[in-house]
Amino acid sequence: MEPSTGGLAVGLDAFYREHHARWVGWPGDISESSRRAVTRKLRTEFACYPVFLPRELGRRYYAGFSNRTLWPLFHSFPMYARYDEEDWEAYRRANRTFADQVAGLASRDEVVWVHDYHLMLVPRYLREKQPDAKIGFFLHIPFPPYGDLRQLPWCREIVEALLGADLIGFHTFDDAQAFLNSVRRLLGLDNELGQLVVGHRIVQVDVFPIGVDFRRIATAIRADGAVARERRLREGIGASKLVFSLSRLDYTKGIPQALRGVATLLETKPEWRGRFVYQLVVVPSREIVERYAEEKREIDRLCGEINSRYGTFQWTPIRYIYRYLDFEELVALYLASDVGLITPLRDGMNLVAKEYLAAKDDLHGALVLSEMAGAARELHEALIVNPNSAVEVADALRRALEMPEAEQIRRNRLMRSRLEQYDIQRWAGHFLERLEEAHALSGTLAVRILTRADREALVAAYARAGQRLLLLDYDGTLVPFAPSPAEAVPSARALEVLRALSDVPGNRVVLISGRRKDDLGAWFGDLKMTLVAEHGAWVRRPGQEGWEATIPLDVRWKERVRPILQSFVNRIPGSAIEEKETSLVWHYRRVDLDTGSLAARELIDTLTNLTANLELVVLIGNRVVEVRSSKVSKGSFFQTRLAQEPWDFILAMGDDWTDESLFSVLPPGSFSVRIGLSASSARFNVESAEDTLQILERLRDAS
Ligand code: GDG
Repeated sequence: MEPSTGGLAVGLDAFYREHHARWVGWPGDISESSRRAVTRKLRTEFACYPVFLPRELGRRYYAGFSNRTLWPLFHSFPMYARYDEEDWEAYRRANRTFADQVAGLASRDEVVWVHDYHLMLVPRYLREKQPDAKIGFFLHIPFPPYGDLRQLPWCREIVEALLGADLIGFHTFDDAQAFLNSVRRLLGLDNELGQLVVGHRIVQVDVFPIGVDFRRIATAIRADGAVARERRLREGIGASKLVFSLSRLDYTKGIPQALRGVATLLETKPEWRGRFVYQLVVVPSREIVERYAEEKREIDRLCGEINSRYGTFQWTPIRYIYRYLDFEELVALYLASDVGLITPLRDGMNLVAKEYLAAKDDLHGALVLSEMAGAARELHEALIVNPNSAVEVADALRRALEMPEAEQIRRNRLMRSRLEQYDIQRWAGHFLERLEEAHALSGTLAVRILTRADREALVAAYARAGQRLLLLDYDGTLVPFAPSPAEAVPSARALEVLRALSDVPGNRVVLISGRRKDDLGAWFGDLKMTLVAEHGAWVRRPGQEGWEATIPLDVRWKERVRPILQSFVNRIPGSAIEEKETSLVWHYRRVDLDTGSLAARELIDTLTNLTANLELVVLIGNRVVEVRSSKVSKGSFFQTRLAQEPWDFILAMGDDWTDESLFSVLPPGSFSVRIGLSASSARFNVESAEDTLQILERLRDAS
């Protein structure tokens, strides 16, 4: 038995030991006759639970779909991706086998943490078997932009299946954003701060940049064996500086790019010839996939070319090892090296870069790092390069070789302290904490129909109270939806009950809506109600003449957003822009549903990308897309303007997710009612605006 190589295995080693976790995994191709013995040994010695797959299925699943389809596609090499129905079938079957086995192993309250692109269907299959399971998923590689992902004929099924998890983790914001964009484009689901409502559950998407086992490295660099090996390594190269690269054999790792950088430096800065040695370590990996064999030939060729061109009798520029190093050798290499040259074309994180820094407790050494590695998002003090430019790589390599000691120390101190704080233990702990939270949150989201008894309790609480607050949304809550916003005028019945309720001493009736001031003013201006327009941006108290802005008005962003909406109006006949003071709205109620919702997804995608740094939110409502300042919400209106008063009774009613921000901040004991049967954080659901009026009429009668 041999341990697996690669970031996932290394990264999770500490977690698995410290949390007494059980690993479920594929041990490779094992003959029928050895399976019993292998199972026994793995279970008793390693707490590992093997999933055996028939040989052909395993090959199509692993070398096939996982590594010939998903790996290249997710690493922005779509031209290397193969789309094969049988591989896909094998992937599904293998994922099903995994889910079955895990379901048999894990008890209800245990956490199941699914790792990486090989198992993206497991969250869904497992959820089907155990609806209440706590499931986390972490992707160790990048998530592709939607434009790449859509090339995969089965991308929708994969994205849907991932949503079986409670928490989905990525290394970087870009990856999380790419995933959320795809969810929006493929499934029409929008998110709020990474939270998605999927049926009756909440799925949280978040960022967890993986760290390294800092303590293990700190111990390893003091071990006699590693120190002795470091000394021998240094003796072997004399006064030269040592530059290293280390990675699995993979076309994403940019090994030829590192070699071309080295060659360019030797060519353009001859003074560096003979003054450094480049130690290249390539670890065999996935050799059964043809691309990898090709990559190997390219690396061999480049090494030969550079050594033969620049080598002398005294000096060979590149030392090249093609095998796995034992841990002691690896640590010695980190310790001995003056420069780490890490140039992936695409990499989820890259642990080698982090391990190299972690090993440098004397703060010496310089790191050249590709901007395409997730690690570049955190290791700002490294020399960041674009690996596709040999000139840039060569220049950074030269700067690294010449970097003054004081500068090395300054840069490394900052990077190392971050690595020490967010080490692998913190990373895993953080993920598990968030998973518990996300799972618990789903429990708060439910559809709970208001029963007759609930309604009586609500009326009784109202009757007992002195200071009462009623917070009512308008469209969909007090009136049903009409074909155009202008047609949705309040009925005489609604006006009558609102008038009666707002006349009762001790009652404060607040109409809180996304509508414009003018609409609310025209309809309800003579009632003793507080009117709140544009989701909380404007307020008018009873008896007051004018409206008061609740936040300073800055709508310069409209100049940038309006032309985008206009281009959609031009393209999609029947759609229209509505301009409110603090927001812009694109309506598509008159457009056929398919065209409209497809265009809406595209619009939201465009807007979300453009508005990321403008403090705007893009809301998808009932056949509308609305853009407004992120500082305004019904919930924050309540918190800043109403929460401080001593209410004995609070009732909030609303029909869409802008009302959820209100429901979730109400004090315990409040009554909240969501109109419609969507899962909600409100205490109760009722079916329609008719129910709202009935409840309000009961309150009126009880006043
Ligand atoms: C995936 C993602 C992400 C390598 N050679 C030897 C050896 N290693 C160890 C390194 C390091 C690990 O393997 C490699 O991790 P990386 O992160 O660099 O790359 P991947 O294998 O592609 O990992 C990656 C990672 O998952 C974690 O989420 O960062 O982006 O692609 O720990 O030290 N270890 C020993 N001898 C070797 O020869 N002992």
